[in-house]
Amino acid sequence: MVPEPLWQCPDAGSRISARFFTRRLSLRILSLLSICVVLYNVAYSTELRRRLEKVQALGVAGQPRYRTDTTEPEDDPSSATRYDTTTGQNGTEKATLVMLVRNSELDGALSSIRMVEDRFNRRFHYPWTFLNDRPFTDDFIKYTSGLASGPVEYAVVPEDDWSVPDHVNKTVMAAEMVRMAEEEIIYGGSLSYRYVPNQAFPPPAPAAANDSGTLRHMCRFNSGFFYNQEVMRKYDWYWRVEPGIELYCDIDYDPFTFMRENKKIYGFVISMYEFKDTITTLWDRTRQFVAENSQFLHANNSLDFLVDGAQPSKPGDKHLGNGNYNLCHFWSNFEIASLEFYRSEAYSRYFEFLDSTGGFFYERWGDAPVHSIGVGLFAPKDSIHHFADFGYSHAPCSRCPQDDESHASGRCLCNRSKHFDSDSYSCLPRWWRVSGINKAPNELLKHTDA
Ligand SMILES: Nc1nc2c(ncn2[C@@H]2O[C@H](COP(=O)(O)OP(=O)(O)OP(=O)(O)O)[C@@H](O)[C@H]2O)c(=O)[nH]1
Ligand SMILES: *[C@@H]1O[C@H](CO)[C@@H](O)[C@H](O)[C@H]1NC(C)=O
Ligand SMILES: *[C@@H]1O[C@H](CO)[C@@H](O)[C@H](O)[C@H]1NC(C)=O
Ligand SMILES: *[C@@H]1O[C@H](CO)[C@@H](O)[C@H](O)[C@H]1NC(C)=O
Ligand SMILES: *[C@@H]1O[C@H](CO)[C@@H](O)[C@H](O)[C@H]1NC(C)=O
Ligand SMILES: *[C@@H]1O[C@H](CO)[C@@H](O)[C@H](O)[C@H]1NC(C)=O
Ligand SMILES: [Mg+2]
Repeated sequence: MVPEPLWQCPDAGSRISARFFTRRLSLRILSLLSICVVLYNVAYSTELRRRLEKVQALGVAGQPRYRTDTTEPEDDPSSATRYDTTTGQNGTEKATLVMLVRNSELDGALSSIRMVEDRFNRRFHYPWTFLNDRPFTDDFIKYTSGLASGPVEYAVVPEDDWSVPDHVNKTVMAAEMVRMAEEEIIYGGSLSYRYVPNQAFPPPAPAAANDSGTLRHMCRFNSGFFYNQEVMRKYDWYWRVEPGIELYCDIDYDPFTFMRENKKIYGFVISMYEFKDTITTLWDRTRQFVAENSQFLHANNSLDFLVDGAQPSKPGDKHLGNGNYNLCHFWSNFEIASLEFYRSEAYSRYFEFLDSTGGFFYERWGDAPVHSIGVGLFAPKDSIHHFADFGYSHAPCSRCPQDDESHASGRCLCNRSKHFDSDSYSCLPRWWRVSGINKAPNELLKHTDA
């Protein structure tokens, strides 16, 4: 009979044979145990003293602490002052974290919320706004509200904001979708795209999937409707969060306050090229809009980011020139931006014009190029901000602050060599050039720099 190995968990009910408990072994175990007990006591009393000191320090500072999320002490005592406990205010700016999400994406939503809370919101308690074209399920509400450290709101998008407008010819739209799907154009048949960074352009053909065009609704909604939803009206700022993203760095300041104080309108982390075949006529339409509404073109716009070789625009330049759109845009699955900008006459008239052409449906205009062109033309260049201190990932791209301090301080945890900024598919080097940032990329890490 093969003897049982000593370190095998006995089945429930079975007994370890008494022959293993020789006197020698028992003594050894006893002495090991007592060493453990002594070590534990030492560690425990040290930790207890550390915590008591922290509590006393806070008592002296007179900061009452209201915590709703975890029992773990906050790591930065000064952050307690940012949550106005006297009024119970949630966040100091009129701002919300906003997520458009399907019920089926609950898992991805939860992991995004957890990450944004841990890295940022547990100290600021900004409200979360969840938007959906269908009613949220009880489970979705139960689990997401359980994670949020601020107030939560759930809203269903009105049908008009999520449907094909009457002026779009459905026959033409369907024919175009079939054509684009046959030509394997990214998202052409509303397919999902996947490309791999550092691979040759154009990226590989999309996976064969068909969501019957809901993606076009999403792109149109994110281009022209999210900022006017009833639940969004009370806010001036938003931070867009998508399911399944990752945040790699602690954000220990309020980016909304940063935006307001520095007169920023639009903040991004990743910039890349759009798929040309999905926006064939977008630039022509934009040129047409600007020709008819030249008063909206900002004197200090970012045309030179959007068009290669564009003359740096001068006050009085009221046209877009002849150059073509170079496809550069800010990746819109992360945005911290001003809602007032979208509600401005310039942007909302621009969106209405684009929508009237049917291009969201005949082609597959994405909200990223539409936002980027809008902010690039109608807002001043220095109101666009690159959050170089954010570590961020949305499949399949991620970026990681490159400076040593961000990592040595423990603020960031990410692989510095998995870094999209310097990818050949990234538009960030162009942004640095046109916005007059001449520093080496690895110096651009403090949010005050860029
Ligand atoms: N409620 C709802 N949300 C949607 C729908 N389609 C997309 N979204 C959301 O819109 C955002 C972008 O959609 P995605 O499908 O992730 O599109 P993408 O990020 O451009 O592409 P991939 O993630 O690469 O597929 C995500 O937050 C989705 O949850 C939809 O039909 N209904
Ligand atoms: C802040 O949010 C909490 C819920 O998380 C809510 O009970 C409270 O009324 C909110 N305070 C204000 C001032 O909105
Ligand atoms: C839609 O387009 C098709 C093909 O061009 C055309 O035959 C049809 O008359 C159009 N329908 C409407 C309502 O304009
Ligand atoms: C997508 O699927 C729907 C229903 O399954 C079908 O009616 C439609 O024609 C398909 N679209 C494309 C572009 O394949
Ligand atoms: C235009 O934008 C650039 C780049 O952000 C900035 O340095 C410059 O001061 C701005 N010029 C004016 C006239 O606002
Ligand atoms: C970081 O990413 C690079 C490139 O993908 C990889 O070669 C390396 O092993 C990664 N390092 C760690 C610690 O995961
Ligand atoms: Mg996504």
